[in-house]
Amino acid sequence: RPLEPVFTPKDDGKAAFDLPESYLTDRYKNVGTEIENRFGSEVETKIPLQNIKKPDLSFAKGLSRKQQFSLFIDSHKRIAAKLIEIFTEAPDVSSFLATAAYVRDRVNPTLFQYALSVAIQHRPDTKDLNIPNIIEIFPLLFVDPSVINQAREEASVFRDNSNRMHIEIPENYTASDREDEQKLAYFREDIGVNVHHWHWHLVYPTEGPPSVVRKDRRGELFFYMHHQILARYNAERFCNYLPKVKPLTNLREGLPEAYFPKIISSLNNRTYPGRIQGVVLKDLQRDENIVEVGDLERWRDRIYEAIDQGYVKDSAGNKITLDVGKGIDILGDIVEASALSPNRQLYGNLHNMGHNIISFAHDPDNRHLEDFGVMGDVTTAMRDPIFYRWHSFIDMIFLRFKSRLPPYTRSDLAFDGVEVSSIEVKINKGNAPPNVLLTYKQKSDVDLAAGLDFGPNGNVFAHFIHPQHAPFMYTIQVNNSSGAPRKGTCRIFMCPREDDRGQGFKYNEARNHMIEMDKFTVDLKPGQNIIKRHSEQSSITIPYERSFRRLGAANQPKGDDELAEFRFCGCGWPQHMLLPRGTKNGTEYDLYVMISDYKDDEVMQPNRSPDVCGDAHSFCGLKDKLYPDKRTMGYPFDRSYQAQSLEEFVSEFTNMKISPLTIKFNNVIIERDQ
Ligand code: CUO
Repeated sequence: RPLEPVFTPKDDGKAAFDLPESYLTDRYKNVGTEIENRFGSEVETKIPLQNIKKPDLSFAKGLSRKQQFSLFIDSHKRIAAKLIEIFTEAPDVSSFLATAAYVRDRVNPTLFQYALSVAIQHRPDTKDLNIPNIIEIFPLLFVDPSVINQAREEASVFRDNSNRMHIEIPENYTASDREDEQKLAYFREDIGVNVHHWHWHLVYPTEGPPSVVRKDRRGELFFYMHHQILARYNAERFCNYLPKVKPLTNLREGLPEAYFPKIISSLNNRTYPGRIQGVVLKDLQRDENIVEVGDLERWRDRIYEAIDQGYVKDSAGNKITLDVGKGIDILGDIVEASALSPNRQLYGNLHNMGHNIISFAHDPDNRHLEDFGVMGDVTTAMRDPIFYRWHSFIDMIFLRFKSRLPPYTRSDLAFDGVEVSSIEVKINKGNAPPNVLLTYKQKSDVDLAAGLDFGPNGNVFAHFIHPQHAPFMYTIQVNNSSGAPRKGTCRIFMCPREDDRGQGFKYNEARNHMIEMDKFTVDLKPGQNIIKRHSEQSSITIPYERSFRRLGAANQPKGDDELAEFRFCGCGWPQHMLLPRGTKNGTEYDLYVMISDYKDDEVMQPNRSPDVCGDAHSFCGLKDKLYPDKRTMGYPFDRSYQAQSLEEFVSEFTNMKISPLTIKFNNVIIERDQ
């Protein structure tokens, strides 16, 4: 099904350029009324296409239309980079559109959709356009495929939108409760979580033209965003009485985690391969993918050596110091690895190739002609328990670097004259007790229509169940005794008080369990200040509507406000996953608030235009701008401090405070108000 807006050849059935015989829209043109209507003379919207010089697409031959496309496979990345270049180099919007229309049916569909989305986001003349929501284009990657058959049935029986029933997407369909890891399926398989991850990698591609790859602190954000996902996943595990994720440090040991994804690839109608328990990782010997497990180990060791020496060597043999500020950013690009890695030859392609080796563990030499499992694609990787083990290992590398840096000193953290005198958090109900937050389950809907090939007009809605929390408000009292107005950055984190076995954390462990909740600038007048901040304003999240925006013609943005909401804009942790779930009787957390001195946080933006979709800047940065916080990401917890406990750490500073916080989970399903 074409992306919106529908591309339609001109009235005579031909586009403004030569169509080959296999051109799909032309071929199907006279087959049936519905198809004829869609591609023929009765369509409502016709978009004339200008003549263009046909791009040479021979570079994309290595990836057929039916093959799975992966951002972790080098040859696919090169093809994608070239296509992005073709799209971004089109001189104006109309030639971009004509180029996209020409390319669409000639290359792999997922590749097309990825490259088009990247180009739309990065071209100055299209950056305000809406990017098609991936869940609606490829719903098969996100939901139980049995739902799709039902959706087709519903759509073909009821031509009229209004008679169609909502289809129920089952809550827990990938394993039974015999499998412990299934307790976390609601997190791993959450649609919003996976859409966020896909979007993040769309905003921060590893390859492509410099304007697309060279983003401020991209390597550091690769570390930080994934580090935060792990902290959140671990907090979620404790609520389910499961231990913290064990990093995948031994690549020669069988993997205890099995996973059978059930989802289907829409390109070839095959299920994503599963992984049985105990699989041992093997060298990859596939045409487009040749890498040894030993390569991963060598790259890891070289990176460790660089960290321990304090510098890396670029490809010309020059030393680049891994210093306190920029070191983590360089390491991020090396480990991921992006095109910005200073030495791919020496430090290799550790993280991406790990995804590859794991994702092909079931068929490393292609003897069974099986494609990759879910770990092979950023759209689906977070579904698999092994994702968290692999990324915990990657995170260990970064944390090893951070642990080599000097601990923070008092002056790095203090803000003299500023005292956080009290903090409280409360759900938005008059008589709610302070510092108790509530979670539950919610039933929402998603429109699958756009993802059904030759599907119906109108919508086909499916219900799905996801975690949710009662919205809440922080109230923070700050005393500014400096006698003058001050500006600060309010940083809110929370941390589980105990692990799955009821053991508390020493300060240096607690640091790594901190989950960022919010970060914003505050103006402090002299004397007492009361800061109120709503959970929905969080600097890591985007609202539900942004994660699941419906794209049907009737739902296109109207007016400037709606248009503004549509932009950039799918990158961001889903608001419904802001809190860990907690437990029925309540799980204990420490809520932490710090006000840091803005003069050490401020970033002078060369581009002063208003922020586009900046609400998830902690995880996604700002579009076309510098990352809006000068401190290293994770500050003040990214480096150590001489303290035994979080309490002791906080007690040394007036500009921070902690408070106990309880999260209670009510296991009921509440329908979303439409
Ligand atoms: Cu986001 Cu491994 O980086 O999936």
